[in-house]
Amino acid sequence: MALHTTTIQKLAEHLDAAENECRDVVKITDEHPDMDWDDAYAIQDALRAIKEGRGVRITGLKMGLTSHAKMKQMGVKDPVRGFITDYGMVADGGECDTSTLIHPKVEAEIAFVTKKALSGPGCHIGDVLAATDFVLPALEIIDSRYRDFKFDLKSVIADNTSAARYVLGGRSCNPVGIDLKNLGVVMEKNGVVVATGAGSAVLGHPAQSVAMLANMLGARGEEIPAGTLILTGGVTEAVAVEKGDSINVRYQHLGSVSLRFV
Ligand code: OOG
Ligand code: MG
Repeated sequence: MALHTTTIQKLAEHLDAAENECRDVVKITDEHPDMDWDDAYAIQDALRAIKEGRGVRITGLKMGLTSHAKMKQMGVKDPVRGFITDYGMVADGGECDTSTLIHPKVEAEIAFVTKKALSGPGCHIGDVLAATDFVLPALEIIDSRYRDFKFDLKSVIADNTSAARYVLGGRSCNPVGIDLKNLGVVMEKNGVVVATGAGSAVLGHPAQSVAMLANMLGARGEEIPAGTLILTGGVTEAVAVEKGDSINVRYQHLGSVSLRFV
């Protein structure tokens, strides 16, 4: 760790305030170029503790930057993990209030819900499928607190991987028997196809994203508990949205998820 605990706490408060006040800030590595990976996750942990202290419930975990489309779009090379919250939940077919967000973008994702704990190191796709209760389609609305969505990996980890809102919908399925790797995804914005992809875009197989999360947590002596909801990361690149836009994403085998921005 390169940063003092008081600096970590201050940076977490700074990012929490930016989110709550709906204003962008410069990426934190500009002022703290010496911060390391442990600092980045320590800031995310402090951010989580601040929110929980206010009564926010953590509803699940997320992986981000798991697809080449996303890594290329954001100019980074490694996946990251974060958490999702009760206040981030939006109903399928519902409305997302853009006045509470800075510059939202939408991602089509595949979500997993576990029925057994998963721990690393050594967690693999087989372990994940055996421990999965069901998969379901999801949309994630990301909203980096950083100006113009410009960040490096350490800054985005501290900012809880741009997590903002999410929608769960469609049809839940047992993953055994559906071909998650070849599962097609079509995203429409205002009735026009804006992005397409397949499950394999996510680290070759979406279950690999869950395995990677278990292995990342395992390195810290933590695990993914049974009953955890996990967003595995955008299949396609993220699509910018604004007030008035409608998003509908169709997933092969898993139905569709939609959302309107008001
Ligand atoms: C970071 C979060 C990326 C995903 O699914 O890849 C993410 C960002 O691009 O702002 O959630
Ligand atoms: Mg995402």
